[in-house]
Amino acid sequence: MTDRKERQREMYRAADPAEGPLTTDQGVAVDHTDDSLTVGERGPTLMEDFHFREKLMHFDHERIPERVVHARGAGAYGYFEPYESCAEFTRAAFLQDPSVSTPVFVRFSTVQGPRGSSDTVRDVRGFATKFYTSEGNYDLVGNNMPVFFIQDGIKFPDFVHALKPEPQNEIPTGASAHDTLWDFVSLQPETMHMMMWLMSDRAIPRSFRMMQGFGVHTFRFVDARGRGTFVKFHWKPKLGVHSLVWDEAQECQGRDADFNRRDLWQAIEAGEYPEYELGVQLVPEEDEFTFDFDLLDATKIIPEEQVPVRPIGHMVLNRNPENFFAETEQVAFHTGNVVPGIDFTNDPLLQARNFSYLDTQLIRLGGPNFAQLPVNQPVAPVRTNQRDGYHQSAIHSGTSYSPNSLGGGCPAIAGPDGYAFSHYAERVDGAKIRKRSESFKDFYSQAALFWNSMSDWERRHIVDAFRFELGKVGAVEVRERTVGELAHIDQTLATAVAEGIGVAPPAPVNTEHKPVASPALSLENLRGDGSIRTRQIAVLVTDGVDTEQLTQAQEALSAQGAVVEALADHDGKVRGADGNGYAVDRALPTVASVLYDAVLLPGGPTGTPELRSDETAMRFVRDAYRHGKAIGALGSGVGILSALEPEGLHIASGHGHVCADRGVVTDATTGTASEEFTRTFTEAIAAHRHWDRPRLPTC
Ligand code: HDD
Repeated sequence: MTDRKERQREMYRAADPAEGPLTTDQGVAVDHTDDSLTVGERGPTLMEDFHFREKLMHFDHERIPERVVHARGAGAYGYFEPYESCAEFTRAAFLQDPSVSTPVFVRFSTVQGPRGSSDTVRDVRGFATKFYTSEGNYDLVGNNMPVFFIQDGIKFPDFVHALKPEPQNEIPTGASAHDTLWDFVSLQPETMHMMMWLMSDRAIPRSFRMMQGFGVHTFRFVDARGRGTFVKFHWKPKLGVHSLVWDEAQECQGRDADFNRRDLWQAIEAGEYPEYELGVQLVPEEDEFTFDFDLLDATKIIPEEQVPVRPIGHMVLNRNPENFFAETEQVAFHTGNVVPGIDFTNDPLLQARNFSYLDTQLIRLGGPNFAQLPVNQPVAPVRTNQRDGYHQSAIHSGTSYSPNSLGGGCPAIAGPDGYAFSHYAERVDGAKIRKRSESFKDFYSQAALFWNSMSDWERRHIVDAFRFELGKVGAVEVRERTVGELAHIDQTLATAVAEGIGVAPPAPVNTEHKPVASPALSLENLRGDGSIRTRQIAVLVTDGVDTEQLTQAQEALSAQGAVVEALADHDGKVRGADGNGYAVDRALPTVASVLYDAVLLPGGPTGTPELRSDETAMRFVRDAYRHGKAIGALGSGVGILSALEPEGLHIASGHGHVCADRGVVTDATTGTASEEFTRTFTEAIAAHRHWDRPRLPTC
């Protein structure tokens, strides 16, 4: 791993602790760090104990303020490569040559919760990428949803104050289901489009590796001649876009608060590198006004059917950070970090961000020298006249002003060779006013477009999410006002939500939305490459299991890149029907169905394995079924499913050996993991979830 960023990081690695004794910060060797220096065995501690004082002083100052939003995150290094030269529309050096690989650092995050909150909350996910290009750092600071809550950044403090836990008691942590957020939303109709995304399954991604990313704003590409092209950025995960179910996401918060963070870490450690394709939607400058929305309005998408997404490159994340604090916590993203060939537009949200990100690092990272931190340092050479300040770690020599003669005029400004950043020469004139453009005032059409584009199950989940969130809101007038807003999007939606939260259905609104849909918005159409790579499959085993059948199934699934784990009621080994021990990967009480994508129930020659009397195992299977996960059962393992039939679980019956119904794949007769069984079970796992099952009662 020797890209330029990696070589640079090498210079900052702390001395190898294995190569010498413990020392003080001053490098003095320490032979005793367990007892402070005292007068006698029971006397007072001495001030002169410099090791004790230094150790505690440092500990007392270990924390820095967490990010005001996006406090909880996980990061990884990797690289980006363009597919071909993009010179036709941008002169950005990192987008010119497919043989040039650019190092990147990506940080994924949730927005509302603090650093220690759970991963699987209903929230937007941040998707911020720092490209260490040969022309300086370029930051694409995006989210996993293509629109934003507000149109003008001056509303950001209001929005965040409403979203964050309530000020009197700091409740709720990592959740949007509370009065102040919905109060704000119900009074600020521009939020409605984004609220539809937030109530959809996009807000509970299965994995950071299985979610899209969006630059959100319309940016500007600029070519070598200075010609501009509007551009929207899209990241598309190779594994497809997949989500959790809300019930599952909530349980997961307790079972594994680090669910998404762990998933990213483990995939990279296992060499299953997350990969995303970068695509762009390009709009020529002269077409700026050809849309029925404003390109500068960050609450709008450009439907992909109107302007297709053109793939221009791909990113692979292949290295975990070595130190969470030094890298993931101290990374400082900034929308203002652009390189020649990429520029801004007058989107008022983006303009505000261009101030806020630089400003926030001063308090968070304690001074103006944060660009010198290893994770933030460009690989391009840095020559500035900026000097001094907290945490200055460079030793500058010579003059620090321009123009100068005493320093030989250095650093000289860039010459006319085209390498310097030059701002896009957009002509602007007008009066100074505080007024939202009329072109920003359609708040509902695209919210309706989103709703129209959803499949039936996605709609069900959206209605359930609104009911859950508003059901937690105490103020009845806020509930009523919100359904009143939903009526501007769709009357059926508004009525269904109203019915669930005990308020009267709102009066019909004459919406006049075009009855159009954008298939690209539905998760149905974003399933990825259909593989089951990295999917976590639980195999429930017990004494008497058919080890030959089990090994066969495990090998077939592992060969496709799935992670197969044998779970039993105890750790260690179970005794197979052949008398041999079979290794257990985890004890059932330490895990739960919500941590897996699918479950396999092998059989045993002596009858149904005794899992039916194990309530933990039965709950495991019941939850997998309720959450729409693929379930496979072989031989007498099918009996475990039969035991759940009285509760409503449905097993297909048929003439062949392998039967499949809505992701439940069984072969009761052959008892081997045949090719047909493996293929059918694999397809069921690759489909991710099976939504049209009968609902089991919740236990
Ligand atoms: Fe922001 C962090 C994404 C609007 C102000 N934002 C932050 C992060 C992401 C985003 C991914 C975390 C970066 C990291 O991992 O360190 N933010 C967005 C997107 C937006 C957006 C996609 C709309 C399109 N943000 C936005 C506005 C403002 C901010 C309108 C202020 C006017 N955002 C911030 C911030 C943060 C931040 C307060 C907190 C920590 C940080 O910047 O470094 O400045």
